[in-house]
Amino acid sequence: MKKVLLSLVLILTGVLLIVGCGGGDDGGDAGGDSGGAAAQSIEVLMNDIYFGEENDNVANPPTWTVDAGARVRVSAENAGVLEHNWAIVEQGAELPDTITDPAQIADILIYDIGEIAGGDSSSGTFNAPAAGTYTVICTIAAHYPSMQGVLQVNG
Ligand SMILES: [Cu+2]
Repeated sequence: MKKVLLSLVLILTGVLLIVGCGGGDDGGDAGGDSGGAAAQSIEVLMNDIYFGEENDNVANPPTWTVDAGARVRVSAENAGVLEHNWAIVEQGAELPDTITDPAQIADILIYDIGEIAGGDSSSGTFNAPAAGTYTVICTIAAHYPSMQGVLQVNG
């Protein structure tokens, strides 16, 4: 009889734990929702010297699309041998014809993932800016304009 009681207690404890965990997860989701838009993720492929699969970024810039205000995770893979960066430029900012020193455009960047060595991968997160179309560049000297893309932020 004692064994039966003990089993019942164990089963009840298990049920309570499962219910408790479920409630905790719901609470976490609700907290995330109240904090703004759901998290989003984008992937970036880097090559020498362009983003994406084709070396025609000037004519056909790769486009990444996110929602305004979303917390965005960006994962970048550098398939080239050169260093590359992925940087979002402020709207209306003037870019030089070519970049000779990353310091010259540091003030007009909203976010950059940081320089990634050839063959390496990296990731980072940023809060998507206001709705609009943003130019994305590689900040390594002389990689822009051949290495560029577009961040499309939907309102
Ligand atoms: Cu580059």
